[in-house]
Order: sequence, then C-alpha cells, then structure tokens
Amino acid sequence: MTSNDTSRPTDPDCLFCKIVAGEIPATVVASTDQAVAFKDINPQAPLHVLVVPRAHHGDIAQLAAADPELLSGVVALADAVASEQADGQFRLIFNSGPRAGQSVFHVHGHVIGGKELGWSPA
Ligand code: DGP
Repeated sequence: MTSNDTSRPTDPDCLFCKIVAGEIPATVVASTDQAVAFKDINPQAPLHVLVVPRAHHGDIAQLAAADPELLSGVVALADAVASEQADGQFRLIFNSGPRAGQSVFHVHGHVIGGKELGWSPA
C-alpha cells in the first residue's frame, strides 16, 4: 500500500486503483472527489455500474471501519447514478470475500437496476 499526492491510500497492483487513476480505461458515468462510478465490464442488468472510493480499501467492512464518511459518499454516488438512470430505484451489492463472489479487492458497490429485479441472489 502506498499513498498518492493527496495522501490517499492506493495500491499500485490494484485494478480499480488504476481505473480511478485513469491508467486503465473505463466508462465513467459520474464521479466526486471521494468516489468514481463506472460501467461494469460484464453487466447483469440495464443499469450495472460499480461505485468505488478513490482511496484503496479492501472491502466494505474495512472501509466502514476506516472511513465511514467515505462509505457514505460511495452510497450517495450510487443513489445519484440510480436517480439519473433508473428512477432512483436500485440494488446496491457489496460482495465481501471470495465465497461471496468478491474478485476485485478494492471495495466496490454494484449498482443494479433498470428492470424488475428478482430475489434471492443466493
Ligand atoms: P466482484 O465479483 O463483486 O468483485 O465484482 C467485480 C466486478 O468488476 C465484476 O462484475 C466485473 C468487473 N470488472 C472486472 N474487471 C473490470 C475492468 O477491467 N473494467 C470494468 N469496467 N469492470 C471490471
């Protein structure tokens, strides 16, 4: 783990840190000084955007413990994207750990919507 010029934790080997830094291309749909929203490369619904904090944290529990205000900023960005693209109705999923389906270990919320969603995801 290192820090960038704004003393934000980053990981030079992290895919999503590279997307946040613009080193790997992604379709960014919204951003704030705290977080970035970009389209998932493998969309599961008409709206499927990932919201990530600019700072590197491994999963949602680590983010909540380290910086609850930043987690709030991530959720607010998810809501803003869904308000613009899905009438403000959305599912926000944070996979946490490999058995829960997490494959990228920079916390990200899946913002899912744009259609009638079924239940259960398990
Ligand atoms: P998860 O399995 O919860 O860790 O979700 C990771 C998501 O990241 C998965 O839905 C696919 C997406 N993804 C993986 N690599 C890339 C990439 O290079 N660009 C984009 N836009 N999304 C990616």
